[in-house]
Amino acid sequence: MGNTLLLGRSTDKGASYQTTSVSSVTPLQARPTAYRATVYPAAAAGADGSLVVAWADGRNAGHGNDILASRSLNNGASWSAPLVVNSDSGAADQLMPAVTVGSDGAVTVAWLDTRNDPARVNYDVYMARTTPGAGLGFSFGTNQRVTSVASNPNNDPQLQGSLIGDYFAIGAGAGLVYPVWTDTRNNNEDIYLAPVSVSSPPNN
Ligand SMILES: [Ca+2]
Ligand SMILES: [Ca+2]
Repeated sequence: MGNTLLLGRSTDKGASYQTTSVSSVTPLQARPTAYRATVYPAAAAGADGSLVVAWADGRNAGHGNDILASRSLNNGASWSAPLVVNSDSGAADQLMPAVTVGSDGAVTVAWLDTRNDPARVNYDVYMARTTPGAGLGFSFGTNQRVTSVASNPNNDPQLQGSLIGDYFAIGAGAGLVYPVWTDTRNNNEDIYLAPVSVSSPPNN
């Protein structure tokens, strides 16, 4: 019973959309947390016309949920085989992907990650980037921890940990990327942003 991730692309300012199939998708594996989450795909387009989609996927047994990404360089006519963006070897959950493409074509993905908590509850934000101009053979570099303090999703007095904000976000600027996420270090939900220098490779 497969699920399929579709992307709609418009060339007439939204009057009509052409739909393309990006990948099969496997629903999330069971996790020890209660907040709302699903595969939540995120998409971005580069100035070079490249397209990228990132999503959470439960296909990798023994590894918890992972972040996958696929790219198209022909306006969505075909898509690369999905890559696992997170590089940890354990059973942590990676959820809530956000993706952006810099003006140099480098792709940055950020996500929620429980790798630092053996109980798979507290989360950090991690990110990874491709090199510019890598084409369809793109790969993601070292996973980089963005947060300095982990968040407990149950630090949510109003909603009892049921909602931590379904989506994280990210933007790219000159030499920087800007992950945005829900953070509970202050014992309630706050929106945090961390400018991260990406001077190597340059992203401007
Ligand atoms: Ca995982
Ligand atoms: Ca708050």
